[in-house]
Amino acid sequence: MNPSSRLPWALAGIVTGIAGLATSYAVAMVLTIRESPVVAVAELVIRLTPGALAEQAISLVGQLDKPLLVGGIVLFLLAMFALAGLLARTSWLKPQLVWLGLATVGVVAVLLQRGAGGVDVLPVLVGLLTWVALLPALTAPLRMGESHPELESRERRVFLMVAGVLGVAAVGVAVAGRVVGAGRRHVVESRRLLRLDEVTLPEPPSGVASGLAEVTSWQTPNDDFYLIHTAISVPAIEPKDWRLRIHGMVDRELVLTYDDLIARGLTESWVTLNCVSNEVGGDLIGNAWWSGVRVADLLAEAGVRGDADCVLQTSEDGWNCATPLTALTDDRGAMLAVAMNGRPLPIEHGFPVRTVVPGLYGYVSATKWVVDYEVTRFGDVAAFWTERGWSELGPVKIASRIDVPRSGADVDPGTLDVGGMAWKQHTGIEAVEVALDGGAWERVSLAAAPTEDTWVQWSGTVDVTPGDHTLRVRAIGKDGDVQTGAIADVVPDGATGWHTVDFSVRDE
Ligand SMILES: Nc1nc2c(c(=O)[nH]1)N[C@H]1C(S)=C(S)[C@@H](COP(=O)(O)O)O[C@H]1N2
Ligand SMILES: [Mo]
Repeated sequence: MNPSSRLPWALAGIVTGIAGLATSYAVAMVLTIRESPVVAVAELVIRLTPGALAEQAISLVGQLDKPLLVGGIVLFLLAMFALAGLLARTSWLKPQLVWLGLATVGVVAVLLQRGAGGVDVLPVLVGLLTWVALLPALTAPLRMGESHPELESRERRVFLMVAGVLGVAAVGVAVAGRVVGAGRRHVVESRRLLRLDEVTLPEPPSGVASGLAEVTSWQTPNDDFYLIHTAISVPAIEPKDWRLRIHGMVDRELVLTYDDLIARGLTESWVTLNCVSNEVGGDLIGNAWWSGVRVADLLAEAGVRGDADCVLQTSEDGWNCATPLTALTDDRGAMLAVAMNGRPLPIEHGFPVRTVVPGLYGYVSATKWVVDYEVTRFGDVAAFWTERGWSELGPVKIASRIDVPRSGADVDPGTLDVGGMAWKQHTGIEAVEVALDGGAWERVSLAAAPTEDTWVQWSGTVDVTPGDHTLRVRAIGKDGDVQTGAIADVVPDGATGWHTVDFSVRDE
């Protein structure tokens, strides 16, 4: 084959490739608050580059390091696109392998970003679909031309026209995505520029650390805080556009702007939030310093009628939950939080405002992107999770977890440090006990906790001899409640059972 007949195939690959980049870019702009998958790959390359090498590269090219890297990746991609096009001439399978390989790298890079979720994979999938669907369509005229030489010049013209139209359409899709996604992206900037003067960030209180290094840190950084939401694309709400309507069984309906809310004055506290779906030993739990406005004060301002028993909270994305009025109005300090660990709420944790209620699981209380409080009665409403078989009331159950040793660990014989976390928010933990190999329960030490609304670290030692061992843990609440060993599933109102780890002790 002469080179001139190969060229259109390479071109077909390149046009297809660019079209896939364009659709994936557009989806990333519209549905996520992230950059395109190509940028995620660039960031992964940076992370995988040995420090010294990266420093040399940066000192060589200075501020241009990232544009150059992204440029390099695009050049590499163009070469791969051309290759896919050339391969399509003789094989159906081979170009698919090229697309699949590129998409796999994209998915890995996207998932390795902090806080990445399912929606972040979507742009890559859409790009992959574009590639797989478009290449056969685009190369059909070329194929036809090669099998019918008398038609070749006409089919080439058709091909060039279609390729040209596709190229223009790809640019159009990318630009449209950019424009539609601009509002969403602007929220990232608004959040970055937001100043909340009253918000503080104290050091964790003294004594909360047990001293065991391997135990989960008492304070959970925002980036490590677990994420649970039903929204595929998280709401992007500008503080200036946010409103909270408090209505229903109240004397005076209130509609608050973000500034109205902040003007009420902030309350701040350490609160541990956890998910009802957390399995025994699981990590759907985190502890942060929250700043917000007391819900009780706002409800008092609205004047709650005597026969109401709950607030139906609704999020901008339509998710809802019903929260007992008692938990919102008693002295536990339920709040409409605007900051988490001293920073405006991260967008995926509910920016600009979410509810935080100590002592209740998130699914009945912790509405993110909250925009509506309807004071009402449990009997009159249905909420997202309770409609799906979860319990109406969601008080946190007492629980404890072993962080060291890890399951499957190999440790030295003798005295072994053990430690972990225990919690029963709004009641507090009185004691924690561990039992080795099904033996007697032994008390371990508790670190400090500033209030009853946070988890507490525990630590102790056990003496171990060579062989396989089992350690389990249970907590006792300040109300005398002893954590049950009876195993219950997370549905309908939270798991129970003792967290147990199996580990081995080496021979001396
Ligand atoms: N809008 C909205 N808020 C929500 C949810 C949701 O799906 N949508 N999930 C709830 C559940 S089940 C939990 S456990 C907490 C989790 O909060 P986090 O993602 O900030 O950790 O948010 C709650 N608030
Ligand atoms: Mo949850």
